[in-house]
Amino acid sequence: MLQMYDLAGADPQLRFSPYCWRTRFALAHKGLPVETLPWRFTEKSRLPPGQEKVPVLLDGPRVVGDSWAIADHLERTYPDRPSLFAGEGGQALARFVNAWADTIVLPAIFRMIVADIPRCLAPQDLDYFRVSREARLGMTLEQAQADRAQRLEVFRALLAPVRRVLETHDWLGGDRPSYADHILAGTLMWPRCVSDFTLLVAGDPVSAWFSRALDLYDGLGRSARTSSME
Ligand SMILES: N[C@@H](CCC(=O)N[C@@H](CS)C(=O)NCC(=O)O)C(=O)O
Repeated sequence: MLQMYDLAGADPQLRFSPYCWRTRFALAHKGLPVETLPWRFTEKSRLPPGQEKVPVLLDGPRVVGDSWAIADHLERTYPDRPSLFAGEGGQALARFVNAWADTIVLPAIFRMIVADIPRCLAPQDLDYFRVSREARLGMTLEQAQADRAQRLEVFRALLAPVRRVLETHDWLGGDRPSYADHILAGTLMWPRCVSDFTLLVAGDPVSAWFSRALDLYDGLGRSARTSSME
């Protein structure tokens, strides 16, 4: 069976990495069972040589790091299973969605939930997370998140292109989900798992789309452990 290193919190069942969720959805899309190996930020020495971040997929002798590279690997290695991209053009467009999620969506979410993350973390990760993220932000986690109510408006506005697509399609991939959907849904699993702060409101088509995504693959996303369940 395939295995993947998956970021976990103090509760080993709390899995909250936006990148690992992209891979979880991609594997489910392909119908490939996976054993997820809970991993903490400070356990870099447990990862295969050369890997420093998760997800990392172990597929027999192959070690693949980086969620995009994993999706590409799965598509090439398992061509007879449902396609993640529906062809080369679809893969190129999904690449755009991946870059948009990484450079625009993810940083916007980060500034609204970053101070909520420590209460989910394993004790050994607390110092590492605070020191590394505060160095990146140039301020405390709490300062970074202080104006999140204002940031929320900007965040909802930046999802406008998704709303535009959803006017005519159920999924970013068209009439069925594709990896483009998994990228955005995976990214939104992160705040869902670690924070009570509401990012999407009922009535927003993006909220309805995310709800559909949570139900995919026997409710893989919906049944995932969240910090509010503890
Ligand atoms: N581009 C990578 C990013 C992976 C990534 O940043 N993973 C985070 C967890 S969400 C990580 O492992 N961080 C380790 C650290 O911050 O030390 C991907 O798409 O997989």
